[in-house]
Amino acid sequence: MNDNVVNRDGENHLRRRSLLAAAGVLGLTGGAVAVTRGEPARAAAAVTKKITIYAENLPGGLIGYGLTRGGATVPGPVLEMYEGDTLEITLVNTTTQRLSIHPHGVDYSTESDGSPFNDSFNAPGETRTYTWRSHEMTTVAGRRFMPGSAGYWHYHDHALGTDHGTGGLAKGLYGALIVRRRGDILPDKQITVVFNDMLINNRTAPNTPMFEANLGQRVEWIAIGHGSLFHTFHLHAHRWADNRTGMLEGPSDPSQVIDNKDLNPGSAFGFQVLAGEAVGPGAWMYHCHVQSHSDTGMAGIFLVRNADGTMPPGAQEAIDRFQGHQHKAASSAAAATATAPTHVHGGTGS
Ligand SMILES: [Cu+2]
Repeated sequence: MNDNVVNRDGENHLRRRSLLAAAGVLGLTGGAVAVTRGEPARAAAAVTKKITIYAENLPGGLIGYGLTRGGATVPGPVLEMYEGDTLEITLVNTTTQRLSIHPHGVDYSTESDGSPFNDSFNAPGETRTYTWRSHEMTTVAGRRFMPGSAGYWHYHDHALGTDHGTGGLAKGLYGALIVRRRGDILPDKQITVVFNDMLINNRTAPNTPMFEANLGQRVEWIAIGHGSLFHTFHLHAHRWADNRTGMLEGPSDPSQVIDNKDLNPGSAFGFQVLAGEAVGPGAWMYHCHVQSHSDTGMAGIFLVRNADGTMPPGAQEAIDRFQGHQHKAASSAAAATATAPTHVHGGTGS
């Protein structure tokens, strides 16, 4: 009898979870693929979206991915899809070097692997199509679930320089890939931060990107690690749950709440914050928390403006102070040897 009760409870529990899953599938946002920054388009069912990406040379010896000819950036565009959707990417290689695009987290055949190992790459000047699929969570047995594709992932070259794309990664061929579960909360703004050896988005302080949002805006961060060094990502005055979405799903959600997380080569995570929540507007720092890395340029500013977009008191002074810093230029090799960083303050601020 007790067993029956337990079983029935188990079934009821499972049924509830299945309903929740179904509600998510049929839920509020519908299915779509969006391939530009911002809110994904809405559609009723799983779709196949075809896009063209151009790999192009950029000033300073960089190479980037872009959604238009002449539109390449480092990092490349944020690519988004809903679980169940398919993304067909026609990659145009406008360079004179072998390169590819290789995704993390989604489903693909060996032909779309993006690795020379599988003969999957663009020769110089070649155009090639890669297909990325995704799937929803499935129930295996009882309460066991096999994960779907939803997550904060990334894509990158896997063919330039070496068979692992080490040269392409060093030059900026990388970007964020988000697979959403239907019903996920969508952000107002997106920020991609890539810790790539001793660089952030292939730049070093004070020339690292300054990201901006207005107080209360929902800002989605996608953090990605590349290169050969260990990093930790820290954001001042904001915090998130260490789970798939970065949000707690209820008062008893056991996810740890953090403001600092390992960001090692090949890994990625994402989260959403309400800009300035509980702390107000201001110039907040983001940086690698490996001290020898932050001291030598792995730091930047998250500028939270007032809700009306105006500058909060003290923010410009903080930015000036940050830009007055003269961070010692450091190569990856130099960083590995723990030399004392020079940290020279610029003007007196008077
Ligand atoms: Cu670091």
